[in-house]
Amino acid sequence: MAVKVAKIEHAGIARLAVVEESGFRLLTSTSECRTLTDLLHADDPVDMARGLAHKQPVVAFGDAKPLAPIDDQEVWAAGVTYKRSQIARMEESETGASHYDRVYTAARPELFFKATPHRVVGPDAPIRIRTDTKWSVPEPELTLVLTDGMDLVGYTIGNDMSARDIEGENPLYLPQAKVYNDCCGLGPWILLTHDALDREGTKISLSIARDGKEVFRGETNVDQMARTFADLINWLGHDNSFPTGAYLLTGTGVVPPNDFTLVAGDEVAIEIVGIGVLRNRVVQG
Ligand code: DO4
Ligand code: MG
Repeated sequence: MAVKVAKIEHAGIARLAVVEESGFRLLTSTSECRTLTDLLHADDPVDMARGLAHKQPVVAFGDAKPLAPIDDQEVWAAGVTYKRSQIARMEESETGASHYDRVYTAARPELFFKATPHRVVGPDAPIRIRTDTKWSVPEPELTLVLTDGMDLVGYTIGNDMSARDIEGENPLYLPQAKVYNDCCGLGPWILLTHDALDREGTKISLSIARDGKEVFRGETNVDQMARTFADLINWLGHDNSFPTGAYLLTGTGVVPPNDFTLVAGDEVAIEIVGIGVLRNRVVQG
C-alpha cells in the first residue's frame, strides 16, 4: 500500500495533502498529526495519511502551490553509488581520481552533508548555480525519507546540484561545490509506502531544456546502484542522530557529457517512475 503526500500552500496556509488524480485532498490537522514530521513518525504513516484525508475537500492542482516536502530535517547525500558517477568523477578530477575509484567499492560509502531546509527548493521554484562556477550540472537522485529511528518510510526526488569544476579542482572543495543557496531540489511530494521499492522497475530520467528545446536527456534505473538502501542508511546513522529524521539522496547514475554545463534559464525535469516529476528553472546570481 502506498500514498503520495504533498506539502502545499493553499489560501496562504501550508497544508498537508494526499495527491489524487483530481487534485490535492487536504489532510485534517489533529493534535497527533499537525506537521509532515508528525506524519512521517506515525506508527503507520500510510494509514494515518489515508485516515486524515477521509472525506476531506480536494483542491485543484492549479489552486495550490506545492512546497518542498520537508520540515526541519537535515539533507544528506551519498556519492559514487553508480558506475556512471565513478567514471565522471575520475574524468573531472586529476588529483581525486583514485579517491573516487576506491570509494565505489569500499565498504564505507561516500556520505556528505547536502543541505539544511533553507537551502532546499521545492517544485517549480528556481534552483541555483553558483556565480563562481563555469561547469554545473543537476544530479537526479532517488531520495530516502527517514525517521528519527532511521526507518525508511518514503521516497522523493532529489536534485543534487553540483559545480563540477570546483569539485574537480580539489576533492576538499566538495562542500563548496555542493552546498550553497538553493543547491538542492526536493519534491514534488513523498511516496509513503509499506512495500520495498522495485529497483528494477524504478527508472530515473533527467531532461534539460533550453529555449524550449531539449538539450540533454539521460536515464538510469535504481537497480544500477551498487549499494543497498540499508547499507547507506546504516552508515548514515552510525554515531549520528537525527532528532526529526533525515533525507538521504542516494547518488546519481545520470551525468551529462563533460562539455555540458547548465546555464541560467534552463528547465530541469527529473522523473522517477512511481513518484512523479520534479521541475525547476535554473538561476545564477
Ligand atoms: O564525490 C562527489 C559527489 C558524488 C555525487 O554527488 C554522486 O555520485 O551523486
Ligand atoms: Mg550526487
